[in-house]
Amino acid sequence: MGKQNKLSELLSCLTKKHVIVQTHNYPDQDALASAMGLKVLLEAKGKKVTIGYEGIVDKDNTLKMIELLGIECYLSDQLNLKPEDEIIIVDGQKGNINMTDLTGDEVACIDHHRVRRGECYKFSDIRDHVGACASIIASYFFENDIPVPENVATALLYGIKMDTHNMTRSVSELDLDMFSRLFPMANHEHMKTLENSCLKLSDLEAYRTAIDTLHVVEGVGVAAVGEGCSEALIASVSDFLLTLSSVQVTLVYSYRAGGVKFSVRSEVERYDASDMIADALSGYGDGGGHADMAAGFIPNVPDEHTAQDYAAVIKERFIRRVCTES
Ligand SMILES: [Mn+2]
Repeated sequence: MGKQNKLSELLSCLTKKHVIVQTHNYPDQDALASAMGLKVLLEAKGKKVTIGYEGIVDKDNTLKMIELLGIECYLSDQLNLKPEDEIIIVDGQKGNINMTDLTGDEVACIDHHRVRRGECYKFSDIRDHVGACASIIASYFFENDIPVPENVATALLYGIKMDTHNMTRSVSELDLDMFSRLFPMANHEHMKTLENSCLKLSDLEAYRTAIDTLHVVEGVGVAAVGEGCSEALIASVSDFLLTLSSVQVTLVYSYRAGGVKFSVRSEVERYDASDMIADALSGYGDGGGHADMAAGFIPNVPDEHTAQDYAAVIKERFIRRVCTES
């Protein structure tokens, strides 16, 4: 191979036969595809791998993906973790609001979000210009001539498709290259099934609330989706509102898990979604992500009414920023 081999580097920092791969909480398709791919890679090198996560998977197409492609993954409290267990984090980083600090040693991280300062790992491969973590994992297969099983190829392809929003969001050369190499290996019947099971009937309630509450000012679309919506559903509504031609930036929120959860999308370069939500939440909570998709959270909010008050402040900060910058 000659050039640097990330998989060998990763393997050389693992000291135990068994390793845990942790995705971000409420894992999405990219996170699960990355974890599944990494499991197969490490097992090809003699390791034993368990995939763990926190939160729930409640999006229909993600559940379908787990079932159709046979992704074996467990809630972290089923894993009986010990402090000496070695953990590899995928599709997120230590210290993120959506990455629970599990018992065990986070020795490695493979991700495509902006590098979080102050965290160190024995091995890290963090490339924030790449659209999907699954593309990084896919490249390990090809760099090491490890065959990609059909279900893994399908998962990685689906992860890339979803995280890049069908190759329209943050697509890098690596994403395109991996997409075209995985495409002939994937199961397209499964891809079609996944494509056609995006929403549960009950999800439409969140869409209805968003449509009812949508407020568009200067290209910023702000909407509530009602109480207790999952992260994935909030994100789907945010994607949906961005398809409106009069909306360039979205801010969608829900009162959930004792706090207010925000999802932000931006289709214009001068409005960086990650910076915008981080700035708007300063003094209240924490947020971040990518230039075109980001999320945030205000913790310790006692009730829905207070959540609305907080949301109003964040909305105001958002709109003010766009008005002053345009
Ligand atoms: Mn991702």
